[in-house]
Amino acid sequence: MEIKGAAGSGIARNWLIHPSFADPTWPYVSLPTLKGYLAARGIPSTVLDLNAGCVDFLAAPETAARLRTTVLSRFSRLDARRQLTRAEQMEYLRLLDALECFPDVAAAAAILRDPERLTDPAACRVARDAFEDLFVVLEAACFPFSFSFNKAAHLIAPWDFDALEAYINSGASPVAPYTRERLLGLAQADGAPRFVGLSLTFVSQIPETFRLCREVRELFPEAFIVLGGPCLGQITRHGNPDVSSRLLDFADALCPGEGEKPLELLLNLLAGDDGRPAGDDGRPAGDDGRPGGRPGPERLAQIPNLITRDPAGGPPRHGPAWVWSPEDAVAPDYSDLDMGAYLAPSPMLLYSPTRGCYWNRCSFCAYGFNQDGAHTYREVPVDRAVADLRRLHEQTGAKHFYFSCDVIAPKYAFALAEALLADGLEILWSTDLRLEAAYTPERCRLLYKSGLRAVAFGVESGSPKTLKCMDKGTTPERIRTVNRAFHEAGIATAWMTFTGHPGETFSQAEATLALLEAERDRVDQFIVGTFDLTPGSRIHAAPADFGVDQLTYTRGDVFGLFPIWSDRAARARSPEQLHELSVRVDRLAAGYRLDHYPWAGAISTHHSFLHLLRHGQRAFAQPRLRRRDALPPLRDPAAPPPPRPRQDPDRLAEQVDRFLGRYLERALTPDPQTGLAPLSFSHFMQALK
Ligand code: B12
Ligand code: SF4
Repeated sequence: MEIKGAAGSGIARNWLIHPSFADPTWPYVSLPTLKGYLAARGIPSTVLDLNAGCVDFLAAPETAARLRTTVLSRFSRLDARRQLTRAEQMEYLRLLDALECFPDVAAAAAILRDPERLTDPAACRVARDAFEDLFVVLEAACFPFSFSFNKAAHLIAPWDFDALEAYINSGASPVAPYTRERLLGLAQADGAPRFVGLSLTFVSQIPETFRLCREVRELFPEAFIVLGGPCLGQITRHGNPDVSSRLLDFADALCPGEGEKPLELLLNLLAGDDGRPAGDDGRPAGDDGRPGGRPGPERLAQIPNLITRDPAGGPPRHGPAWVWSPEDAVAPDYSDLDMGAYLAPSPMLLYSPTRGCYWNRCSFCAYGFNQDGAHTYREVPVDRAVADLRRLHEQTGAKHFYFSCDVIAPKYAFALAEALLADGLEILWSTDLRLEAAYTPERCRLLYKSGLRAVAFGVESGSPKTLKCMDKGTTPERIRTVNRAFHEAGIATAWMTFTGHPGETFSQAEATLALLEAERDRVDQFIVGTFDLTPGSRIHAAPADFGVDQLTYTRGDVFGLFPIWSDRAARARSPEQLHELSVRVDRLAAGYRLDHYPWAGAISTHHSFLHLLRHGQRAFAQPRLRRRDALPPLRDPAAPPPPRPRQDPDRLAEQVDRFLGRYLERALTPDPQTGLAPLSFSHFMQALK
């Protein structure tokens, strides 16, 4: 169905879309930020959070019934076969897993939206498990793709254009019926969009973002489509040289940097003087008979931060650079979003009082836009920030805020705390901070008084040598002292650490665990990750300086997101040493209730914040729930008992594991000619044949 022209009020003709899959417990800040900025310049826009919106669609009885039917009918079909192909074996195993765990997602969503039950550890756990079971069911129903609120992936291959086409054309998207209904509904109410901006922030949004580009193009052929967001920025900077022109098959323009000024100029250009886009000669475009009247390409090419097609067929054109400055600051506008759609009992809003990082030296970091020079540290004036927070509190009723930024300078944090106290605004907040000596016990008490209840630190390592190699600008002694100051002020502290930084020896990795073990009584949450080499970081730019002597990609990783690398120190670590490290991490974690994003127990999540407020700083520093305290799983009452498989699952699993092990060994070994490892979607499909 195609909706033509601008019916209705026309107010909603500029749409800003946040696609699945990402954290559905609170709204992400980028699009409300853009809406606020545009509104201040008289440009209306509508924010659609399709990620949060899909939660109730996935929880609906009709969706559960459809998933059940898909899983059961595919299972019966494969179960009846005498022999299964390799791909069918994999699918069969996933179908079997799904048949065991059809969840009652609606019941789970109700728990997570109830303030009492969300903060009851046992109830919260079964609700979270029901969502994780939903992802098991989706992995079977949408085979070979899998999803969670922090992931959307193919079985084995990284996203490339073949994998994306397969995803889009196979109809595997679990949320497609919802997005179509939502887009058509909005167009029917307010007219077809003139402009659609999609925000690609997280890697987990990749397949849905590109599928939505196609869906929007099909439903609203005249809409001007723009892709933006940090993940899009990463892809255009570090992907294959032809990636931007391939992306321009999905969208009319790409915005890999900050989006305020580019959107202001673009939307004015699209509106023209008479409601039609302005052409290069100043006359309204469309007079030349081009469909929809696209704005003149020369005018488009002048818009900052925008990548557009060269009409002469040359490489894409990059507009001049533009960087947000504090004078551009406008409060995010969350007014389009239905706060009841989020998986939480009350709103918690993201607010960015600063942008960029004043340190900007850590070896492994490529936060935000630091590679394009846009990462200078910038602060929203304190009085402005307090006024923004007050307005957000009054508009939405939100009392909880996450200050969403890379870092906050101590001086600014203290000034903000004092201004919040002077204003009398009673909010509770959480944020990430750098470990700075300025955070004395007295200053931490000030922060607590102003409402700070949880803070996360990029501790990274407990080894002075590794910290130095990272250029982290801190020491184990500072980590200990500053953490204690926060903890003793009543603020819950979370440590983000990792092992395996290039050059790190076994004993340096041990030092991180030793510091955590020594300080465990004052560390309220922690994570020990393993080092990931991030494109755009200093290590990526000069790998040899850090002892990284192999750095390559798989052929399918056209977006340049997953480098394969190795360094001498990593190769020197024996399997016994790695085992010893993981045993020590497990021993530490046994004293905590930790979890992954976005659930309670993960660092800096909405649910964790609510648990900390309810149960205090040590909410997660508790032994895991005993089996006898656990509630029975939330199962879909309409689900049939799991059928008995005719195929032998153990034998199939063994065959699949053997095949995948052999395949990956080959697929991840760099080809001496190209230097790339051959893994890609089409390579894998070939291997399956
Ligand atoms: C706060 C934060 C978080 C918070 C809150 C996240 C949330 N879901 O709400 C926490 C700590 C929980 C978190 C978690 C994670 N995060 Co985080 N996080 C950030 C951080 C530090 C600040 C975000 C922010 O407030 N930015 C300010 C806003 C205004 O900027 P913006 O979002 O970039 O938007 C601007 C532009 O991008 C552009 N724009 C955006 N969309 C669009 C659309 C159009 C059409 C246009 C024209 C322009 C445009 O205009 C906006 C205004 O200028 C960013 C880094 C950064 N500096 O942005 C990382 C970042 C967003 N996180 C990142 C990651 C990886 C994660 C995790 C996946 C980490 C993990 N290993 O699990 C998790 C996943 C969470 C999830 N599932 O949702 C990456 C995302 C990129 C990627 N590779 O996926 C970032 C960019 C950091 C990085 N490595 O570079 N994160
Ligand atoms: S890791 Fe944190 S402190 Fe270090 S450069 Fe990145 S944002 Fe700044």
